[in-house]
Amino acid sequence: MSETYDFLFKFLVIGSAGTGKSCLLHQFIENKFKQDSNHTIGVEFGSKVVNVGGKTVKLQIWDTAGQERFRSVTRSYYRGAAGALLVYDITSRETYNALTNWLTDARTLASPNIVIILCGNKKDLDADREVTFLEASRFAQENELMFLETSALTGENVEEAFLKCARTILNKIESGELDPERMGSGIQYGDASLRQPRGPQTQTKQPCSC
Ligand SMILES: Nc1nc2c(ncn2[C@@H]2O[C@H](COP(=O)(O)OP(=O)(O)OP(=O)(O)O)[C@@H](O)[C@H]2O)c(=O)[nH]1
Ligand SMILES: [Mg+2]
Repeated sequence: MSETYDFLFKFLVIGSAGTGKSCLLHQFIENKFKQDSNHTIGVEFGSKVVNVGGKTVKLQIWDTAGQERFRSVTRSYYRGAAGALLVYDITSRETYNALTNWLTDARTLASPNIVIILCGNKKDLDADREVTFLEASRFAQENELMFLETSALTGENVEEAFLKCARTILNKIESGELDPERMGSGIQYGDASLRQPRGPQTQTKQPCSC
């Protein structure tokens, strides 16, 4: 059976090594915790079709390696991403301190308009917490990011994180703030019938002045 969808969004999962990026992706796609997760080599890929606000959206998700030695490879996948999960580990201040660098990379290499949700992962390890919810939510606010604490282990807020990001992108398409037709928008139509001209966004042919 062929897959039908209204939109396709390109997503990235970025953040320091060991924060749980691959486990989050696995939990989202398979609905279970990935036991014995190894460091990602380069990038891994996953996709899932979800329903967002009455629209069918295919999320094409690139799970990148957090280790520095893969940085040049992973950076080459940023281009044209519409959304990203920026992940840190609530039990590791080091991964939180690295967020600014990840954010700069995402906004310069993907797109300044990329929709990013900050995920404080390993919420289940509250006893070992090094970063408070309040501190991270302030950081998110200052940097115009959405924010959730997640657990790839229990599944808490995992689907919500992907859906919240997708919903925001969809809202921006509907308000005209994001143009799916723009090169490198990270958005594709799944059905040509959706491709309707929108007032000011639509290019009209100018009469030839020559
Ligand atoms: N307790 C707990 N452990 C987690 C959670 N998510 C991931 N882990 C553990 O954290 C470790 C790293 O998880 P990965 O998903 O491989 O981390 P990653 O961010 O993909 O790492 P790189 O691929 O190297 O960038 C593994 O031992 C996981 O079992 C979580 O939500 N809670
Ligand atoms: Mg990984």
